[in-house]
Amino acid sequence: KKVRLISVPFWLGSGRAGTELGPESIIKAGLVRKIRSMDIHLESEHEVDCPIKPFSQGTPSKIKYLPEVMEMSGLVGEQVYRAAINDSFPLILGGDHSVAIGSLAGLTGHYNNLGVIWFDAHGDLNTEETTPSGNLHGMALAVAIGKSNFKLTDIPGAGSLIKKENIVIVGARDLDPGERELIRSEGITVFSMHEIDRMGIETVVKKAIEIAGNGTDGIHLSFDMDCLDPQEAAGVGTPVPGGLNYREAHFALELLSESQRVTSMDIVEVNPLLDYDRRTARLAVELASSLLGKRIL
Ligand code: DIR
Ligand code: MN
Ligand code: MN
Ligand code: MN
Repeated sequence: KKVRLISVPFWLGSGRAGTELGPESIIKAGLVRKIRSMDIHLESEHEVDCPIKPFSQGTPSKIKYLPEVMEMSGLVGEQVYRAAINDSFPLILGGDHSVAIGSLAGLTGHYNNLGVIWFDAHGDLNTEETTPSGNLHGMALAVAIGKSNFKLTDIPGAGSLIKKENIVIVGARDLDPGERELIRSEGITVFSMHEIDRMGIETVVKKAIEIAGNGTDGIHLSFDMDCLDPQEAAGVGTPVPGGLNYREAHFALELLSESQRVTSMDIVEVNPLLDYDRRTARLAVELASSLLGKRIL
């Protein structure tokens, strides 16, 4: 197995600085060491040269930093595409969750039909009409399925939109009214914390793999660290109580690894400015290792 690390020091999709330091923090927490200690060939580490500061002021708009997010997405897409055509596993380190727009742009350039499992406390399904914040990280999934005016296919190199039938959100517990409406009208599968409590994480993940894997060439795992409970992962921009615990998260990633359907992974929203003891970054390293095949025995 070959892995390419793609670092994306970007925060402009979240409206709050800090996540641009995420990749460095996750690497400092031992990601490279960990991957090298496993039976994996770490091909390369690439840092995407994305906008760190806002472009000079244009007319202020409701949606924040759209040109910057588009620029970042094109650059990330190129790197992810290169990894995918080389049969390497792209491991994308964010950055805020708008980074996933770049991942999906690159992946859809290679795969005709990609499923997506989106671990998140949030839905990331706002549109220009429904966003309460104007932050693009809260719109990334709507962009991916083409429900916002800004669409995945606006990024150079992107293939097609992601089919809503092959998208699954896991761990949600903070949805905006417009997101709830979109989930209902589009029939998007959401396993919220309620379903996880009811069915258990094993059943939820197995169903998610079935849905995202149904008729697709593979599954992209987009992992927002805020899906975890703030007791486990306090170092995120928008913590929400009542999330996945340590063991649920580990088990979920082991199950995803066993499925052998996952083609790529984002780890996003680690904010080192709020991660005082680097515990969130260390947890990110462990979870990535589980996904890449680390087992207890
Ligand atoms: C909120 C927050 N739903 C928004 N979204 C976050 O701004 O659209 N997603 N934090 O991860
Ligand atoms: Mn291939
Ligand atoms: Mn998110
Ligand atoms: Mn989130």
